[in-house]
Amino acid sequence: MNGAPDARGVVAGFCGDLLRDPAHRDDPVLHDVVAQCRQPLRVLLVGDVSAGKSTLLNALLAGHHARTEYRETTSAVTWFHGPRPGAVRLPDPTHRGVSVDFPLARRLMIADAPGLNTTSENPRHTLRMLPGGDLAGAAAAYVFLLLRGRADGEVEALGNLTAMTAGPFDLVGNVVAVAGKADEVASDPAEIEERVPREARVPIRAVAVQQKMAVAARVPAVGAPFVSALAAIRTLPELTARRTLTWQHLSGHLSTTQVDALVSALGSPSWLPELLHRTAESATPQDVLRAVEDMSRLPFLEAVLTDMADDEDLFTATAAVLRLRRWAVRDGTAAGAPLQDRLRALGSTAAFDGLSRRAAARLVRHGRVGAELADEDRDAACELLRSGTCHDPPALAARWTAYAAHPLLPTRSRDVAELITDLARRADAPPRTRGAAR
Ligand SMILES: Nc1nc2c(ncn2[C@@H]2O[C@H](COP(=O)(O)OP(=O)(O)O)[C@@H](O)[C@H]2O)c(=O)[nH]1
Ligand SMILES: [Mg+2]
Repeated sequence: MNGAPDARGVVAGFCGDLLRDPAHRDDPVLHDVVAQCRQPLRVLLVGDVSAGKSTLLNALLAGHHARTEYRETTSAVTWFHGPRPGAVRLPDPTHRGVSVDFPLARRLMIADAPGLNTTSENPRHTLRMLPGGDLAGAAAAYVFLLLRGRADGEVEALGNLTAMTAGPFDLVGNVVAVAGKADEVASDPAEIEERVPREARVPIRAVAVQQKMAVAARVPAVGAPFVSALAAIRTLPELTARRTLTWQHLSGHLSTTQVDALVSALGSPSWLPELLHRTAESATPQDVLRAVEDMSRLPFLEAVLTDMADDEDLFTATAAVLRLRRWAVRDGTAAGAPLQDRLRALGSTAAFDGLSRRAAARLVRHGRVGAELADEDRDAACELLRSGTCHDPPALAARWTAYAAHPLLPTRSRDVAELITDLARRADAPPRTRGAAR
C-alpha cells in the first residue's frame, strides 16, 4: 500500500516463476496463491452451526445474501466479494462466489463455511479439518464466532488456529473473536471484550456483537411498526417500570405487527429497555435506526476488520508463504528441498523486511511484547516500526534497551525490543524533518 514495497507482489512473482515450469503449469495451489496476492484480504468466518454466522454475514454485507435457516442445505463454502471485472478466482472449484457491493468490499472478501460442521457430530471438527486442507491458507484472517460470549471452551481451537497461522513473523491479530448474540449474554459488552482474550489465552481481539440488530439497522428492518412499537411502550408505565421485558409482557399491549417488528429486529427483548432509554429524548426513525446500529456494535467489528485490512500485505503474504511451504512439502523431497530454500530466501527481500517490522508492531500493540512498558513507549515503538520515525528516538532506545535487558524475557520479545532499539538509534535525526522511510 502507499508505495511501500509489496510482499504479495514478491510472492506472486515467485509463483509466476514456478508456473513457467511445465511440471507446475496447471498447479491449482500456485494459481490460487497468485490470485490471493492480488485480491483484497480473504477473511474466513468460522463458528458452530446456529452461532449466527449467516446473520453476521448479512449484517456485514448489508443485505440478506446469506441464508439463515437453522439447517443448511448446502455445504459449499461461499465467498462474498465486491464486484470485480472478470471472473473472481476462488480457492477451490467447489467454492461459490457471490458478487455484492458491501461497505468493506474494497478492503476484504469474506466466506462463510456452512455445513462444514453440520456433517459432523462434533462441531469442533471444522477447525481440526482446517490445518489438513488448503482452506486455512487460502484465508488470511479469521472471524471466530463464539457461543454464549465465552472463549473458555475454545482454548484448544483458538490456540491451534493462531499457532497454525502465525507464520514466519509470529503474526498476531489475524483472528478476531466475536461474541455474537450479545443480547443473550448476561454480561455487558465491555466485560465480554475484556474477558474473552483472557479466557482464550492467546493474543486475540474480541468484539461483542448483536448481529440481528445490525441487520435490522442496515437492511433496514427498523420501519414504521418498529418505531411505533417503541412509542407505544413509552406510554405504558406498567411496561416502562419493568427492568426486564418479555415478549409476553408486550403482546397484550401491542399489535401483532408491532411485536413481530420488534422480534425480528431484536431477537430477544433483553436490550429493549436500553434501546428505550437511548431513544427517550428523541425517537425519530433516524434516531432509532442510529441507536439500533450503535447498540449492535457492528461498527466496532468493522473497525477491527479495517485495521486488519490495513495490514493486508502482512496477512496475505504470511498466509501465502505458509501455503507454499506446505505445497513444497507435498511436492516431494527432490524438488521440495530447493523450493524450501528459495522460499526462505524470500525472507531476505526488502519487502519482507518491511513485513517483519509491521508484524513486530502488531506484537507490541496486540501481543505481550513491551506489556510492562508505558502506553506511550509502546505507541512510539509502533509508530517507529511502521513509519521509521518517532518523537524522541534516544529516549525510546534507552527504555527499550532496559526492557530487552530483563533476564527472563521470552526470545521473541527480546528480538522485537532489539529491532526497536536498533531502529531508534538509526532514527536519531529530528523526526519531523526526516522523510518517512516506510
Ligand atoms: N437473539 C439473537 N438471535 C440471533 C442473533 N443473530 C442470529 N440470531 C438467531 O440465531 C439463529 C441462527 O442464526 P444463523 O445466522 O442462521 O446461524 P448460522 O447457523 O451460524 O449461520 C437464527 O434463529 C437467528 O435469528 C442475535 O444477535 N441475537
Ligand atoms: Mg448459516
